[in-house]
Amino acid sequence: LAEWTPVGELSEALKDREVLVRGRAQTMRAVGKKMAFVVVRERGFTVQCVVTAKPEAVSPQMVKFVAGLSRESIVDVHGVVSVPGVPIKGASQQVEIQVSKLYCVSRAIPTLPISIEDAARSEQEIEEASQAGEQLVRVNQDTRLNYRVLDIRTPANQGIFRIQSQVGTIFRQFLLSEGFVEIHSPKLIAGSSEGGSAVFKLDYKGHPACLAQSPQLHKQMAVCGDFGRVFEIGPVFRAEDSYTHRHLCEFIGLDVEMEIKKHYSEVMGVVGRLFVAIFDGLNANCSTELAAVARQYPFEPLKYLPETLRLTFEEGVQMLKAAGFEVDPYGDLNTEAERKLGQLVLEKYDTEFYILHRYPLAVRPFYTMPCYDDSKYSNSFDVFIRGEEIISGAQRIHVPELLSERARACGIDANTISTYIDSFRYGAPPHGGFGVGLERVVMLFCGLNNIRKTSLFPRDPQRIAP
Ligand code: ATP
Ligand code: AMO
Repeated sequence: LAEWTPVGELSEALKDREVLVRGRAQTMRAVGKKMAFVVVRERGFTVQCVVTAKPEAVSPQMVKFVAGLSRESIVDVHGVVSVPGVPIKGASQQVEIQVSKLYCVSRAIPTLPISIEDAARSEQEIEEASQAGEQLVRVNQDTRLNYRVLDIRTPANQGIFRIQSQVGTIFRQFLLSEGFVEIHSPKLIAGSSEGGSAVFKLDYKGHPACLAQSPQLHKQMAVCGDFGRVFEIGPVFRAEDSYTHRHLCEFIGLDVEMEIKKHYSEVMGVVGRLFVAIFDGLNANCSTELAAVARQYPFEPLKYLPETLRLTFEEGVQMLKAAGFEVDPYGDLNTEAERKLGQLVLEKYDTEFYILHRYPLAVRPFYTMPCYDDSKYSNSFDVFIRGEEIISGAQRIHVPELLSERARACGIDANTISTYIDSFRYGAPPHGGFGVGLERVVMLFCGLNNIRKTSLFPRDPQRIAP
């Protein structure tokens, strides 16, 4: 019996070999009554299958049945690999299958809400067709998300979520290799972990509670519990109330926390090496996926340095001022300033990935350690890709009295975090860490314009289904 062969592995090397393929019937075309072509797709790869009526082998009814299959039905195809003399248009593999048997395993409804071909088109293809007088369907974002199960079948989306899986894998492997322990912190917690009001509140058996905005408090408590270096990959909930291209109400947080021996630059060192490992790994292992994304959503490869650039917030402010951009030296950078600084850094240092540290204390969460030499600043940092924030991190306050004072100053009810503050009363090592949004990493590495493209089933202020 023939072996199952993935469509992506069909090549000239298999010429004349009998193969067995399972995939989706993407398009069907009959040529007279004796021949039909069906393009079969599996995980973003496509192959043209040829069904020719032959006495004793393939009946004319079989040809008719194949030509009449509904799009996206799942089929098992048995046949022999052949190499046509001309390039094959409309399929990724440059070989064909001469079909001997074809079974329909699961039939899709005849009229689908969106077609995969429409959903897979680039803006450029739509433009070119329109200039040639042809009208192609443009599938808008909401329609895509309404029928996400169909939308994620496109080659670009197959690429995006395989890239996302690689980011998580490299993140985990890198940290394990550096002595970090993977932890799982609770998502049902008593109060806000970041301060601020963007929490989903709920009733926990009669007690007020909320969904965790981050694993912040518990990852720090794990360090106080002597795990030394920890990380977590898990869902994070933010009750964002406005609709932007880069905020979700639920995202995957990649979180790290570690003891610090001398200086918070130890944490920035981990950030730099970790992300260079992630970018190198994606470039090395995901070339097919990156190409599939770029085919639909063209982008330039990310520019980054082997040694991650670090600038202080003050240096950033100076660069912005020198470029005629007014910024508050003790305030946060708004989205426009962040983008502008990204441009300036690219021009000066030739990198689109850098760390900005020593932020003003006033714009950082209550648990952030003030700078020892100037308490208007803090031992904290943000990290940017292509001018947008992907990481926040800092050294944390490990002195309970100072922590209580800072919580109060930030308007946080100490009662809701008393067990957290108490953890520092039993002896607490100096420590720091950072948090990354997985969807933002993929969005910005691939130069995509909307975070919904990198969330499998995105949750935003207007969407909780599918
Ligand atoms: P973080 O949670 O680390 O702060 P963030 O990317 O959400 O990450 P913020 O510090 O909240 O960044 O905001 C940075 C800038 O992004 C703000 O100054 C503002 O310009 C813009 N911004 C943030 N949240 C929103 C929002 N919900 N709607 C519109 N703009 C926003
Ligand atoms: P912060 O609130 O900056 O920091 O979040 C860390 C990172 O998470 C991502 N992010 C988001 N992604 C999608 N949708 C959102 N609404 C959203 N909000 C944030 C960003 C951001 O950089 N506890 C700290 C981290 C730490 O200091 O360890 C924290 O949560 O990529």
